[in-house]
Amino acid sequence: GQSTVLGYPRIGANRELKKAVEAYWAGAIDAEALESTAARLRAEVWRTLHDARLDAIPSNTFSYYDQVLDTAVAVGAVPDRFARLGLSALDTYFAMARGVDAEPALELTKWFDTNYHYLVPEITPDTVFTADPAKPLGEYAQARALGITTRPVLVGPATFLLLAKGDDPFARLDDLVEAYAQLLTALAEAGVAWVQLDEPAYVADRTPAEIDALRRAYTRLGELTRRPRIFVATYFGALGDALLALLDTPVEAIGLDLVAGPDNIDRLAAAGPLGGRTIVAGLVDGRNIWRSDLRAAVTAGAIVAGLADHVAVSTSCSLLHVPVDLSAETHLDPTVSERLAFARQKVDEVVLVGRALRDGTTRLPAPLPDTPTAWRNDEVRGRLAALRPTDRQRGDYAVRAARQQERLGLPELPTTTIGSFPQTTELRAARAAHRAGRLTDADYRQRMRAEVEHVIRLQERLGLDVLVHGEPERNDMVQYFGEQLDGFAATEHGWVQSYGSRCVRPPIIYGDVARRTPMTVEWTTYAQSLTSKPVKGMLTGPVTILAWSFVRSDQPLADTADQVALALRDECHDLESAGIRVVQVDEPALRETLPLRRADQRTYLDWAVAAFRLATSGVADGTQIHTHLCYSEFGEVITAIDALDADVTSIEASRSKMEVLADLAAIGYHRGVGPGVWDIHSPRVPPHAEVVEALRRAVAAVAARRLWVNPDCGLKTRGYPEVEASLRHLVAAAAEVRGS
Ligand code: THG
Ligand code: ZN
Repeated sequence: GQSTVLGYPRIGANRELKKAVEAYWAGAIDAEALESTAARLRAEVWRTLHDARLDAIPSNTFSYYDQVLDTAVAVGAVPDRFARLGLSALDTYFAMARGVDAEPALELTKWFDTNYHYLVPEITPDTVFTADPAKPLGEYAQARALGITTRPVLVGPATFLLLAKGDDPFARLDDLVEAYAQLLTALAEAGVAWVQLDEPAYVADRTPAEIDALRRAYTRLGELTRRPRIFVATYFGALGDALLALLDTPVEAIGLDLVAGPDNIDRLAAAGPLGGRTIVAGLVDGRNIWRSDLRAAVTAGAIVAGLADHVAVSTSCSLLHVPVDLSAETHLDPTVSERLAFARQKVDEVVLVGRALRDGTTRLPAPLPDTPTAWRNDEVRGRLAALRPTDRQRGDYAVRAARQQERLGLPELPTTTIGSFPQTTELRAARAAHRAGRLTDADYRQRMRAEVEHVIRLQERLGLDVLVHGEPERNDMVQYFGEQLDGFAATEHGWVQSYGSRCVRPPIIYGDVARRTPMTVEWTTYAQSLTSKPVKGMLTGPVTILAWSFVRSDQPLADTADQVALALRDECHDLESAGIRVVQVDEPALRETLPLRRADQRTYLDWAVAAFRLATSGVADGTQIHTHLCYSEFGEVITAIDALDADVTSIEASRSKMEVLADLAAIGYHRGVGPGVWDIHSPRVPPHAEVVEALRRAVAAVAARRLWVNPDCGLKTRGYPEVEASLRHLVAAAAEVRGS
């Protein structure tokens, strides 16, 4: 078998791309300096893949911001509102990504069920598609000049339109395919032998019409007289009937994810003759960081080889989703690191599997022994085994609500915030100095306490009803808990692109999860000691902790979620014992981990809800549990939100004009709800009248006694001036609507 990967990280081993792009935005370097860093990073990737002896090397997987945006540019889908700004090509690109004063950016949303975010193309009936092959051609030529032949990668036309927004974008497929035809012709004329078109949208449920459209698109592209050979890549799950549709077309290669979509093998076996096509077998997991079982991969590869005339070995998806290089990690426990493979190591795995399939004599490294017993925690396992349904069940809501109101004495339309307050440069610097040993533990605590006191005084001055400590001690809402729980490892350099120049460093859950000591009690009780108003404890929920970590694959996700939930349950209990009357357990990722296929969604939501309830149902009736969700599109998970049984749910709503309230009403949701009345994703201060208007709309949809008044989301990315002004409007608006 030949070997290839579907894509490789582009940020650089030390996030060089992030630094260069942000320097360009700040005006510190010019376009030429930015492009020279970009060219160096691309060359490094191609050389790495070439030196690893990968047979087929992708290009055009580099991006200044996002590959969907790159594809929009390559087909001329630049909305007029940006084209008419009269900026350079590069600045028009960044204007679409980030917005300019007069024009908001394209919408950002999640790339399938990953933690990567793409920019949503805006397609109208008038969008004129025209091929602009400069970027794929430029990258191909740059690699050629280095002596490396590459396969340009583009998002495929059907997936591109299925991800776009506008007035029925998919209806424009035939027009768009003509632009792809021009692109393919231009690539062929430059000597390109193979092109990769990514169609991951077809691993989700698709209508027969959408599948027919896929067949039509690739039939048309396949019939071009001058074109490269076409490799249609799919990933993140198994193809259904779309596989048969692709087999009806002249495309020369089809990529199947055999990690997330093992059903693909049966589909392939049932598909009949493959007509000399290459099947690109995604055998090495591109989304998780565990070393592959290479023998199992070779066995699966051999099965595919028995079905197809040609088989190539690949990663299951682009390696964009994993950190660059394990060898940069010098502080990981060796028992953990010997089990890991990052992008660079996964390339070696692909090459080895390809070689073993080809010659049958390549020696593969021995599989790893079973999970070390030191990673087991029998106490946690014993507790989980002894759980009963009542451990996930709170008392009657009406009783809880009455008890809570007795203890809290809140006014109608109580005001609160979501948890975090602005993370100033000084705050970040203090955390960094502490981490580097330049600030003693005592000085650090002093500094953080001063910040907590400042945030409490500010909230009292503003007249908020339920206060927060502001989370100055937290770098990230998942990393913070990962650093304190057994069974988690943190990397030093394990950055993964989240969107644009922004990266995250997901912790690795390798063993049984257990809480050593209370994680948040000291900060929360200190805040409570400063005020007579209730202070809300702030925790991250089990589903979100899993969604934003790399998770062990040797046991069901549901079991790992329950282990995290038990640690959080103990934390809730300790907060309650320390006199905290309100605890918020955030689940912003509940929606984003939803499986792509409807048939799998129920099972996921069942364990996700069960884990949240395990975390939150150990408290007394009089302790009020809040949760917070963001990133819209709640429709599909609305009954699950109800099933969480939180006393109060705060939810992103201002961008969707409170639509979510009608959805909640429709399913009979009857507990407290705090629809965000201020969109914190922009630095704009909402005028008083606008907040009043949003609140009145909310009061019309939900009884005032169930309604809370809060922003959309946490305030950590905002600055103090706008936060103070906006919160002042929010409190005044609550008072006005309360009195009317
Ligand atoms: N935490 C984690 N994952 C997330 C989010 C989060 N995934 C989804 C969403 N939120 C992604 N949003 C962001 C927002 C900001 C940043 C990254 C992802 C960010 N990162 C810093 C950067 O790249 O400069 C680095 C942060 C750091 O120093 O730790 O700003 O909230 N886990
Ligand atoms: Zn939020």
